[in-house]
Amino acid sequence: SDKNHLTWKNSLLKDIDFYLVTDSGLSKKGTLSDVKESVEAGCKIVQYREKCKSTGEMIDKAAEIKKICSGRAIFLINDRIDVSLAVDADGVHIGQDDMPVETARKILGANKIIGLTVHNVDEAIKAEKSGADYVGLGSIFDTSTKKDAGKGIGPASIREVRNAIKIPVVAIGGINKENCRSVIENGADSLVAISAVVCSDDVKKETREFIDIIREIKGTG
Ligand code: TZP
Ligand code: MG
Repeated sequence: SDKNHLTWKNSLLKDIDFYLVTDSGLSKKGTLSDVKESVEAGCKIVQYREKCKSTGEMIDKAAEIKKICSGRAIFLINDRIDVSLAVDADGVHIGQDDMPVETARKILGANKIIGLTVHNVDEAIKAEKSGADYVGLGSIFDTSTKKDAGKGIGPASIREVRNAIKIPVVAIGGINKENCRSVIENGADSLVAISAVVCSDDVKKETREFIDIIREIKGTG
């Protein structure tokens, strides 16, 4: 039923520690390998983020990623609601300049997950009111992975956002194994590290190490 599905969706989102976002430009072994290794290491949420492939190529790749995630990790698509629908992914992650969350919700329905990028408390409150299932907050630190990310807002901003809303807060931007402690200590439920993971020689090991640190600080390890 819809009610069961909603409970399932929210309990899944409570359970995420490390969140993998793909980057085929930075990846050493390729996106499929990165997803496979990260999920094997215990990553429970994957976002396919692709900025320069055709729609057809994206759908093919997304179908492959969905197979790897099946039964193990939530699978979301960045920006592309059409691609998410085409492969029946678990939802989307969208930004402030994409279609409104309410519109995406009409298209995807109540049972799909919609994450929204926010940069401050006001946007986070608005995201929650609009029906987003979680917020991605960033960029926390300076990063060169996203060219228009702007300067880092700092880990203290996570605490402000965490205190202002109830839905999960996922921190993103410039996060590595050294600074990730401050991210979780400031109340992030989960974190994304792109370059720190996909640029490494061992995605499985890096993911495992992030998960261990996060759980240690949360007291769930
Ligand atoms: N959104 C805000 S910062 C960012 C995105 C997609 C890039 C994060 O990459 P990295 O390598 O973890 O800094
Ligand atoms: Mg976007």
